[in-house]
Amino acid sequence: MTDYCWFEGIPFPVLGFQKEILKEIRHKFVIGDEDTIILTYPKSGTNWLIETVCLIQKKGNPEWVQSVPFWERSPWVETEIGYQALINKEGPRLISSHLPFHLFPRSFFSSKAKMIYVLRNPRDVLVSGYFFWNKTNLAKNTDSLRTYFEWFLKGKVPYGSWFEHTRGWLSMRESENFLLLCYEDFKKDPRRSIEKICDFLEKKLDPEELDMVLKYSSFHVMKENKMSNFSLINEGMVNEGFVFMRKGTTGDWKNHFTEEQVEAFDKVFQENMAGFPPGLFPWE
Ligand code: PPS
Repeated sequence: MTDYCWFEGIPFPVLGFQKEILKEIRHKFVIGDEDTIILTYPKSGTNWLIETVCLIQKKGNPEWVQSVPFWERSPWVETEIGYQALINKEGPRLISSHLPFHLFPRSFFSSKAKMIYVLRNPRDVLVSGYFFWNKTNLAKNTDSLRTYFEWFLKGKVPYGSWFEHTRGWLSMRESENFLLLCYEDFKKDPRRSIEKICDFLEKKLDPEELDMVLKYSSFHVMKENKMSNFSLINEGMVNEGFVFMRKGTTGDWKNHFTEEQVEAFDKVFQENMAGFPPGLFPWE
């Protein structure tokens, strides 16, 4: 059974990751003031945000998102391929990452680079991750949601504990160069979230351009875009039945958790997130 690439107590996927790179990026990778970073815990809406930001940068014109795969538009700094692509790329760059706060390139913290962080109900993150990782050769697999649930609560899933990840990055929430978005708000009122991103990135779009961003970043359009729906992913990485654009909804956890799991999850959430204002987590 595939295990993980462990680095500083955090489990990373086995394919495409190297401890030397994880070590190097933290101390040596230079983030430029003009770079924009998309940071998430996996399965929180990363690719949705990448698509949205790319479309905003092109004022709604879909040509770029329809001709270049998302991992080239916004490479993941912590992967072997992404790191190589980024060090050879001229700025301003769009950079994606799922790294926890303490492993992220230190240069960011003294830069003016802008970071957008997407938060999603961890119960839905858990369900999304269960269906995703289990169909890949990137991480330890299990056919049992019960087992995955236990792994998730213990942080024994790719990129470690959701709770630690979220606590780490939320410490940045008052910083000027940090925008906190929530998947649930994005779903409820995508136009409002797109406007927030435009303001943050200081991009002025007219209403027609905004309509185009809205249209081309919608779930149904992204599902058909082979540059964004993972259909170009290396076949060795995924197994039969793999679907990246799975449901794109909120509250799917209610279809999967048992009553016992609902209670166990609430307890761990309370223990770990009690110090934060509840308004930060606008999900049911
Ligand atoms: S990854 O692999 O960590 O980069 O995955 P990530 O992109 O963070 O999250 C995948 C989930 O986001 C959903 N998704 C969307 N939802 C709504 N609208 C749009 N446009 C959209 N694009 C992707 C995707 O379906 C995954 O969620 P689930 O719940 O599994 O459907």
